[in-house]
Formats: sequence, structure tokens, C-alpha cells
Amino acid sequence: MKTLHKTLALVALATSSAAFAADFDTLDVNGDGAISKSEASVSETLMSQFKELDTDGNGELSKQEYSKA
Ligand SMILES: [Ca+2]
Ligand SMILES: [Ca+2]
Repeated sequence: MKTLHKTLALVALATSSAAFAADFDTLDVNGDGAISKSEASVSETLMSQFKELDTDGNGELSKQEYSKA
């Protein structure tokens, strides 16, 4: 049973990061090649990591910045 719980926890983790990794082009609603804060707001997880991912601090995530997610 303990092993099963661990497995489930891992699956849950994998699932949550997969849900987070929505396609860049899907998130980039206006197609300007960057994810703005309002575009990121569709994902709570993404919002919580937005600052961390926005390494150049311009308030948008480039494809390169997002790919580190
Ligand atoms: Ca955009
Ligand atoms: Ca940026």
C-alpha cells in the first residue's frame, strides 16, 4: 500500500506539471510571441511561477523563458 501511495503521488506530480505545460502558442492568445501576465493568468500554477520564469523581468515570458518551466 505504501508503494501504491508513492506511485500515486508521483503520478499526481507528473500530471500537475503536464497541466502546467500548456502549449506556448495556446497560451500566447494574441500571438505576439510572448506570454503576458494576463495570458498567463489562465494557469494558477504558471502565475505562481511567472516572476521566477521571467528572467529578464520584462513582464512577459518569451518562448525561451517559458521552456524552462
Ligand atoms: Ca502574447
Ligand atoms: Ca521576459
